[in-house]
Amino acid sequence: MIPEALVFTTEVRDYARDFCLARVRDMLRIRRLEERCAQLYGEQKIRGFLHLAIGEEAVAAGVMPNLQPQDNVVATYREHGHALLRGVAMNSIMAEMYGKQEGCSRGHGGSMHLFDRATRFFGGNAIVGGGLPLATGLALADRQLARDGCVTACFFGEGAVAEGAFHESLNLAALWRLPVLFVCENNLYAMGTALARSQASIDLTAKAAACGVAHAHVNGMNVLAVHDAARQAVDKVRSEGAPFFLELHTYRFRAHSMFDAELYRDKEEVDRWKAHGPIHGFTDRLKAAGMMTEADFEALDREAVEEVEAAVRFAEAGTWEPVAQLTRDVLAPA
Ligand SMILES: Cc1ncc(C[n+]2csc(CCOP(=O)(O)OP(=O)(O)O)c2C)c(N)n1
Ligand SMILES: [Mg+2]
Repeated sequence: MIPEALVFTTEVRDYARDFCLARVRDMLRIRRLEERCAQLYGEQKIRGFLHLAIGEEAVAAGVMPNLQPQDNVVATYREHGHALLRGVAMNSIMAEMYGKQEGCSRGHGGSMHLFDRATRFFGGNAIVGGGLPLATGLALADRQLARDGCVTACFFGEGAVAEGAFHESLNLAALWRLPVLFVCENNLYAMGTALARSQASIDLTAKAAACGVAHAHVNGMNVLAVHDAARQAVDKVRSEGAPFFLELHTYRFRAHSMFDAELYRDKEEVDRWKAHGPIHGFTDRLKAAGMMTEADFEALDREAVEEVEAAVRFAEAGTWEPVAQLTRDVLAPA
């Protein structure tokens, strides 16, 4: 049975000031980290692929505080913020971006393959839809190992709904009642393809409903709406041991990756969304409610910039893996 849509609280006065400032801090840490990564990419300090989630910070900032240390997280190649807010140190993320062995994946993964066992952050996945079966498998493993009450949060873009793995994963999670929170970050585009150009039906929650998975959709630019929806969804998954599909409507302000001429959307559309950006939209409301001053904002921003600069220094001072270790993680038989 599919429940009624969740009812969300987005009134800032319903939340404690400290909680709200912590969410601003979370979003600023992601924003400043990624802006600096873009710059470092231009300087060729960071190479390979780089996908930024600038504009989408409310997703990780809203969902992540609802998870417990024993829970699992699976994400996509647009996952720097997810790793960071899950608790992966900014130093080890930046070192990984540089390809240094002090990075969370020992420099073998780079931007798309952040991984950290200690925080149960199971990647970073370059394959569209690749994280969904992995998440379903992690939840099955928890069931088999009697790790009761654990939730697996699986983040993916709306482009993944075109993959068979999406339907297979939702179906199995529903059939076997596996505790997975499927978080669909619907930013309207899969590279340059708008959803309506690839899907006959753009009602994504209907696709979850087709598998009998409980679902809701919410404004993914509003960190409180995301937090409240995710809190209810996580509680439900944890207590009922069954999957939930949460669709977050969001938007990326930057190009798909560092190679994208953005010919598929108008500048006006991007500007319209920027006017509803997750950071300033929220801080304006906090200021209007007397819960935050410009000085508070500047202090949080300064802290974020300092943390990023310290991470850059850490990565710069890092070391390349010795050639002798090149095949260390190569599993193919000799
Ligand atoms: C199986 C597979 N097909 C195609 C690609 C190439 N590709 C990389 S990102 C992307 C778009 C995915 O869009 P979406 O899932 O909406 O995530 P977003 O990039 O918008 O965060 C595609 C098609 C891929 N990485 N994997
Ligand atoms: Mg997308």
